[in-house]
Amino acid sequence: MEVLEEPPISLDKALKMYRVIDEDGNPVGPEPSIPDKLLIDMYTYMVRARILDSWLLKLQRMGRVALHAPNKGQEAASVGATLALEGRDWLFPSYRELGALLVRGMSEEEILDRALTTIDDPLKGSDFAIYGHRKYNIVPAPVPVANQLPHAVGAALAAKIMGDDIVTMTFFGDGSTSRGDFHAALNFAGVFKAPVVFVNQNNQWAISVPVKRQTAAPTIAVKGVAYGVPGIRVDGNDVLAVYTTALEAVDRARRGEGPTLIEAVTYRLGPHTTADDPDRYRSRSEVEEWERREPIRRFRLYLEKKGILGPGDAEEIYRTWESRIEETVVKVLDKPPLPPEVILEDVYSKPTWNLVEQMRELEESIKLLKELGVEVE
Ligand SMILES: Cc1ncc(C[n+]2csc(CCOP(=O)(O)OP(=O)(O)O)c2C)c(N)n1
Ligand SMILES: [Mg+2]
Repeated sequence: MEVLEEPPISLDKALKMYRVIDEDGNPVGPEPSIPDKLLIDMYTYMVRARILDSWLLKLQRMGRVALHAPNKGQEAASVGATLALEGRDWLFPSYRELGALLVRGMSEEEILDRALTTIDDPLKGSDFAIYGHRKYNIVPAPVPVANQLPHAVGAALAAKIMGDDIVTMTFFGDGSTSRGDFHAALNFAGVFKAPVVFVNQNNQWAISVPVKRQTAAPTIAVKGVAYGVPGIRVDGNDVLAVYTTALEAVDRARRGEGPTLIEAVTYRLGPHTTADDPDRYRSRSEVEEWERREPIRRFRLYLEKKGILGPGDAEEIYRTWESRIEETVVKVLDKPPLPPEVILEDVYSKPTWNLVEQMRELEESIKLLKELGVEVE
């Protein structure tokens, strides 16, 4: 029997978990050298994502947002990974990456315009809880989970063929690794050395299905190894571990050495979406245990111990963004909604005869409803 003496890809990194700081913000090994300003930016992006997330939840409860997929607890994974990208790179997110959208430059106002489908919604009312923006090279996620993975591989390969110095990054959950698209994407990326970084947010649950029922593999990172793609398992609630790993993966992809699969081990502290009740399938004690490990408190403790944040600085950052975001919410709530005719736009460059006919029928129906005194929004 022939056995490979030295596997070309480390199994160790796929099986052990890399972390820089522990749950109380103490370094557990060598610390990466990162400028203070970037460390404070990392912290601020996570705080902004947390505040925006809680507003989206409230706005859904107020009946102003159709559906929201809460991000609480997963801020480090999306902020840390995306900070490793350059502006020219492309992001293929899932539906739980508010932090990534902010890092790419999307403002709270643009995100809220999308969620409330105002007249300024960049995606003109298409599927709920899905964000994207051409201006920031963010491709909106498809509703079927994991479909974005082959898209990210295809875009990366296209960039490689065209000689463009571009990396793509895609996010997806633990449940998404059971779809064929995950396997096809990893295989294709491995064989053709596509410049893509796969970021798996292993938040322990796919709605009510725990990760143990999702796979018998010891980790998700190890699945990359089988496809010839380095798999690296990191503490997804440690923003420094996620950032340094993503930076290495992005550099590697840009050097033409191919893809990396990062498994960010994290936890969804909230419900799957606003249509879910997690108390029906998981215990309070499990949630409490993960609350102790949540990424923002932990990074604040680190920054305070290092003297990068002084006394009161963290509260100041929180208060500043709390009031800015509240002002933005008030502004966006006041905007008019999208006009109904957008549902027929952006399908063909020149509308077909039947779309023109449908548009006329729509206008007539709206006119009639208004004459009857029915409120049309
Ligand atoms: C192909 C497909 N099957 C089922 C669904 C319904 N669905 C939406 S989210 C979800 C769970 C996904 O879990 P995971 O990939 O772990 O992501 P998370 O929601 O935990 O971030 C499911 C089954 C879907 N959107 N697409
Ligand atoms: Mg999940």
